[in-house]
Amino acid sequence: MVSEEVERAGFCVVVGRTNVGKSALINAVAGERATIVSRHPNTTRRAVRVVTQVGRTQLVLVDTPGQSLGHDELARRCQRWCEDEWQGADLALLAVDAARGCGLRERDLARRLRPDDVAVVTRCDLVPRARVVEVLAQLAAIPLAAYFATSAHRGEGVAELRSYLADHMPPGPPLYESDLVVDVPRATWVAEVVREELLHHLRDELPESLACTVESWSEEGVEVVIYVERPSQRPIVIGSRGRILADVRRRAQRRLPTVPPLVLRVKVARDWRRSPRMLDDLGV
Ligand SMILES: Nc1nc2c(ncn2[C@@H]2O[C@H](COP(=O)(O)OP(=O)(O)OP(=O)(O)O)[C@@H](O)[C@H]2O)c(=O)[nH]1
Ligand SMILES: [Mg+2]
Repeated sequence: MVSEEVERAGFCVVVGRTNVGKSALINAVAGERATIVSRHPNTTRRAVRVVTQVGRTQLVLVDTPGQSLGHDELARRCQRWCEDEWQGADLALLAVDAARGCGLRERDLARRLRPDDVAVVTRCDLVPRARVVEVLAQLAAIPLAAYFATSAHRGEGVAELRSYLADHMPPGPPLYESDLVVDVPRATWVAEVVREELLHHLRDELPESLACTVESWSEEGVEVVIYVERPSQRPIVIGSRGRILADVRRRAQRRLPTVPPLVLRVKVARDWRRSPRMLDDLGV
């Protein structure tokens, strides 16, 4: 659709506890794999604006890092991404996991919601119907404009949410060029795809110790550095005979067909999560 036909445009910021399915929900609403998803907590570490066209509305879904208990510099910066995006948004969407329900963290966030904001129960396919009803009842105590129950995996409730959000964006011209999907620098997106592929292979604590960044970009190759925090973590990421790294490279390249050949390297950067300089370099 050409931009002149856009009659409404706005930002919907998605907030919530970590690991409740915020990024998966955004991808489902946008119909694109535009922001990274993993089973590990604290996957999203920056704001990711996903631009999607719904009829005559340009809807910009803003993914944010989840609320978690960390207190290091990384956690502080993640929190700031969320604050900044929330302030600039036209509407906020509180995502609440169907299994976990509305806990302290949700109630904390809910205090800042406005009456025209919305709440969404996520991952409903993982619980019995009665549980979804229970969580919706918990949420009804917060005065909001609408409540939804969704499953990003099965697509349930996604179309309804998508049209609701589009209908409630303010009138106005488009905010982005019509063909833009994700408003993050291209190199950041490449590093994110590599991190997402890597996260599929890893367990436990290691995911939180990982960071990826593009160190150089030319027609001959794109060098992506994977940082770990301790030397003992290096071999885990590389895998026996380099198998993990090779698989990650292959899968990431398949998703990035127009990007020159990827070259992955693993380096140790002790305590990068606490280092403002490293975090600046990583763009967090
Ligand atoms: N079964 C099921 N799993 C889901 C659904 N939505 C998300 N998930 C899974 O839940 C996990 C967390 O999803 P994310 O979208 O990364 O969660 P998030 O809230 O963005 O997490 P952070 O970015 O870490 O704060 C992943 O393993 C997803 O595949 C769903 O509708 N159904
Ligand atoms: Mg996320």
